[in-house]
Amino acid sequence: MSIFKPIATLAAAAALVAPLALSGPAAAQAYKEEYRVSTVLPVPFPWGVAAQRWADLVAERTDGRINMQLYPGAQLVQGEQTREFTALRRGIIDMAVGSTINWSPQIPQLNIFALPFLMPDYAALDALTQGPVGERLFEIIEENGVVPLGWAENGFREVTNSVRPIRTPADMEGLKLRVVGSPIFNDVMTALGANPTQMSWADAQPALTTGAVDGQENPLTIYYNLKMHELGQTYITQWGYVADPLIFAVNREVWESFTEEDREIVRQAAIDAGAHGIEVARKGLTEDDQSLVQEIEGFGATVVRLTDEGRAAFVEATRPVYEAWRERIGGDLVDLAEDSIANR
Ligand code: X2X
Repeated sequence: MSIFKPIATLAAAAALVAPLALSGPAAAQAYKEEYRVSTVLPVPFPWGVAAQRWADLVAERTDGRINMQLYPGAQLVQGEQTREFTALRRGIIDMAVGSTINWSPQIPQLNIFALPFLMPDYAALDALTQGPVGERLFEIIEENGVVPLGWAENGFREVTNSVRPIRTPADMEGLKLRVVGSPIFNDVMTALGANPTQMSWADAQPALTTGAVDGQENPLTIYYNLKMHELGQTYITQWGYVADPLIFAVNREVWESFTEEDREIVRQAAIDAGAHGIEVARKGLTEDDQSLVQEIEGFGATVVRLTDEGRAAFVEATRPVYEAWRERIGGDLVDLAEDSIANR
């Protein structure tokens, strides 16, 4: 892909908006007519909701100076979601609300959220994103040429399949499971005896529809919105093995083209949209409110809730993967994460 394309686009956009740039007090530089925001999922998934809220808040608070449009389905990288971070860095994408999983091929430290059974609950997830681990990860992203602004959430990823209820690691034996684009997911599923196959989200949906795979793992908001029970995914296990936060981020040149005032607006809007997105992502999936799970059970799906003992068997079976990845992520960062969670 040519690196000249974004420059040409920027020049064309600058020419178009040049007359406007002379008007407003904050319009110190020529802005693009449109800023393209990459996501994997659209509205009404919590992911799309968070991104749309960001765009809406920015439009409102800048009186339309900054016009952000969502491009879901990772369409700006032809559905190849693991290339999103690179495209954002190069300016092929202006902005993104991206998953830590999809950016982990470029930023291996983001695999911390995929360490099996590191985070037992939402408070643990918050202890990472809102604490020193989150700060360190933002520094690393910044060192890699992208400006991170805030956090949203895809959610805790639960395993589903069409064959049988999963209660013990032995129940995973031989299940053909679609996994996401970080090799840690292959390692975890292999350690549990399953047969993982890595594919993009664009490929996962037809694979589930045709039965080319037996199962998958994703937050239950995705299960619910896609009516996965109609795809035969009638067995769900709430094992909460990993959670998948999302990061609001902007290409560095785009960021630097904004006035100080607009940067502050874009940052604050990301934080506000993130808070809303997290609320939506957790609705009906908390300890006090399991209404989304109950609704899914109402569709005829079988939901297995692991006991502490039941969970321990999965923790034990995946421990070697955890230890191997501790080194790949960085021992200091994993120590910091473990401390943050212990003190939450
Ligand atoms: O591909 C997935 O499973 C999804 C939609 O959850 C991500 O992009 C990480």
